[in-house]
Amino acid sequence: MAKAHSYKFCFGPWNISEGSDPYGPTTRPAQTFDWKLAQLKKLGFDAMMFHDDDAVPDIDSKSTAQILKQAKELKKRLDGEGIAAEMTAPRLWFAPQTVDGAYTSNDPKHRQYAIDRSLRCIDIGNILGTDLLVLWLAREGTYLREAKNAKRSTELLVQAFDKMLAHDKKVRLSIEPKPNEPMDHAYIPTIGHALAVAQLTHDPKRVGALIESAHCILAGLDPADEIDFCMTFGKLWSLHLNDQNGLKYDQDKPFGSTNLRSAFNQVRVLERNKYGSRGEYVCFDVHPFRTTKVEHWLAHLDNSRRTFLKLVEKSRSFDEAKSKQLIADRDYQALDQMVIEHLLGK
Ligand code: XUL
Ligand code: MN
Repeated sequence: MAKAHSYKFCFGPWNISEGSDPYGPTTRPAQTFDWKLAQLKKLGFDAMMFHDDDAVPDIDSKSTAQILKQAKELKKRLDGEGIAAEMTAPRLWFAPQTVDGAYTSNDPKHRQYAIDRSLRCIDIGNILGTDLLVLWLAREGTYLREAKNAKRSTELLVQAFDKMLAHDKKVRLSIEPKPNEPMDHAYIPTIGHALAVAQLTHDPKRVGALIESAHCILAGLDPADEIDFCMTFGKLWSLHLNDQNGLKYDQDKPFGSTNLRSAFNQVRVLERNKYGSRGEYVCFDVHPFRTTKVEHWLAHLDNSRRTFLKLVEKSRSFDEAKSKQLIADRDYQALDQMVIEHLLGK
């Protein structure tokens, strides 16, 4: 068994979710943040991801001084528990000001709200000891294309990123692309878009990406290729591993749940590129199935990590020499079967 300490793992408080969907209410009772933190420790994970309002609940009703004070209190607690904060992320999709997008809203007051909230989120990250700001650009897109102008929206995104980079000389922006949901079409649907936009900012070195397996699949792309592409640029700074059964709503299934071979290939490229050796975490952005009972509530997190570690082993024990021979001989039929039998085991 590969040693757990060769990778560091994390999840977010939202990953212990209550089961509501657009057609029905919750199926499990709400739990406190303290309880979730205790579960993270119990499962042996190393860090937690934080939206700004995970760190400071009801953030919009609080003054800057109150926000920073609460962030300091949280940092003390995390230190006491030996848990790191992997990232902070402004939740720019709940507030009424974000109804028409955040940085790309057609209302300049709402764009300002989004920028102000992002700068506060960077300050929270500083206090929590992370330089990573994750930007899932949830509502930066349209329900109908005539409502916005894509070129102007791209320019607005660059202006917003530049303000964040100027606010803090150390912060690194990690863009999490997703092609749709909640929007019909998002402006930054893939890693290629994220890395291209980075080049337009005035410090491209500090603008990278976060890959989520399900988001790649929703874009019709191979998550392993997206990881390889991003790591060619040295810009994969975080990772949300999960799974997704085709082009449907965002499912956030346990890692490997739908397509074990794709999960194997994701782990294989992470191993090949030494993901984690520069301090990056493996995060699981997974949710329990709606049917999950309270007593099985954490299984999706534990199982995702177990699957990941088993696939690390599978990756390390893959017969690379034999596969090279088959590639040289262009015997891809045999290579295909070799992968299948390796995954099936003895
Ligand atoms: C949305 C998603 C978010 C981000 C964090 O699909 O993946 O949970 O990862 O803001
Ligand atoms: Mn995610």
